[in-house]
Amino acid sequence: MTDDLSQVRFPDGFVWGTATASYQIEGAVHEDGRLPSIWDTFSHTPGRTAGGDTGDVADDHYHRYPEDLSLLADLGVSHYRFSLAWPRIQPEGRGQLNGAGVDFYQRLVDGLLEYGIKPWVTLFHWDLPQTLEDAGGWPARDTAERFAEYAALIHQRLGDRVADWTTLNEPWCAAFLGYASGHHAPGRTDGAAAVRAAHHLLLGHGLAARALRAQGATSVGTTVNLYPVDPATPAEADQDAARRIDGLMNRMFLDPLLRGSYPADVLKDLAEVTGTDHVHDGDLAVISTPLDFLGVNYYSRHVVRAGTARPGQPSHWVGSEDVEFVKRPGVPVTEMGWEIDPDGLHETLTRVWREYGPLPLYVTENGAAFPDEVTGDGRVRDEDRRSYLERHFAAAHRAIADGVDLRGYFVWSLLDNFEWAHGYSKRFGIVHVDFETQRRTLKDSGRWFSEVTRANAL
Ligand code: PNW
Repeated sequence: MTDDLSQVRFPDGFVWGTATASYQIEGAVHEDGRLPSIWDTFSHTPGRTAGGDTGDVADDHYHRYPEDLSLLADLGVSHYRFSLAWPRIQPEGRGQLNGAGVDFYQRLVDGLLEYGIKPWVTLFHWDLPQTLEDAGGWPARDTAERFAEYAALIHQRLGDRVADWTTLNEPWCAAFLGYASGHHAPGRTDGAAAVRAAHHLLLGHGLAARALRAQGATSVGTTVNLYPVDPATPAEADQDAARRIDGLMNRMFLDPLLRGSYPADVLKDLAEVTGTDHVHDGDLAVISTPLDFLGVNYYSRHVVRAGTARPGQPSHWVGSEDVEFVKRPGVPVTEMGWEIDPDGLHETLTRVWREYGPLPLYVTENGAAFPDEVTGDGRVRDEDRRSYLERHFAAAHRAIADGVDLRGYFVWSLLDNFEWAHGYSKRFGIVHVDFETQRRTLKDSGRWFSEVTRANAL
């Protein structure tokens, strides 16, 4: 579908922002009382990340945040989405807060406010304190309780200056990449543990949301990563494969959060892998505590068909290991190999609105990795990224025109950064980072984005 870009103006007050996550940018992993997270342990384990890359230095944002704040100001964003490092704030995941760690976020928040940029906090973007993993990690119910306690304590310190609170980033990734396929920290390969982790992440979200509300917070939500899932052919087996992947990826999180129940078909599919004794009476009421907004991270679409399981190969598609993921011929992909599909964003937003709304939505992440052309004249030419963003902004605008209450859009990411298992090999930033010198250069996409934020239009 083509969009007439001359028509594309966003509603007054539309939130424009960029997003980052603590472990991907901060570095300074041993400073001021921070203790290891599962990502420190994982990235320092040989063979886990591309090139053995770690977040030890990353973008050195912990020291260079003043420069990053001025970049945000140049971009003209109204909001900045970042995550708090739990192992900085409460290094062992329980007990007293670490004053020096809290101070860093006080300085960051105050710096944002001085520029007139509103902080949009994520409490958990995957850097679980290693001590909590050693005690069982997310498959253990206690982690949900610990998370709510951490949320309450840090909200006491920042709640006077931070209005918008997101509990989790992408519980699907934390549960299934972390505990089933082991592609992410902590690198475990136990499908049943992953299903319990998913439940305890959701429970932790609900408990934290209630704790924040009890302290007067009025903008509390969570962020999920959603994909449209299509069958490769109309064959019944392929349609069933699409139903199962949609169940595991999308409905397993949306239904408990917004309807207060797990989808019956997903429970049935998973029954052989895992029991349900980890789900206690009352959990779903906690998980479905009403949200002030839902954050949607969107990157691509999945097209699937029924295939054959490859036993012995760890998979994050617990109970549906036979499903094969199809690349559509001729559809361009990003450097991640993810198909570029702006219509999928429109489809995702309208689906959530139709099936789970009404509720305010934000795109809390969208962006793309592409190889950058660095040139000598101080410019970084990334027309592919600019055009990716433009097409996705237009798709979001179409969702608004169709009645979806979409309130804002955060570009992933402010900076090139530590792209998890891919290390520094994949660049998502609208600001280029030279990882030798830590020099930042606004890319062409960033220049263009700053025009969008100022015009509130394409
Ligand atoms: C998200 N998948 O991660 C995260 O929120 C970001 O921290 C990350 O840098 C960004 O997207 C780009 O990857 C994902 O395999 C990682 O489906 C993996 C998947 C999805 C999202």
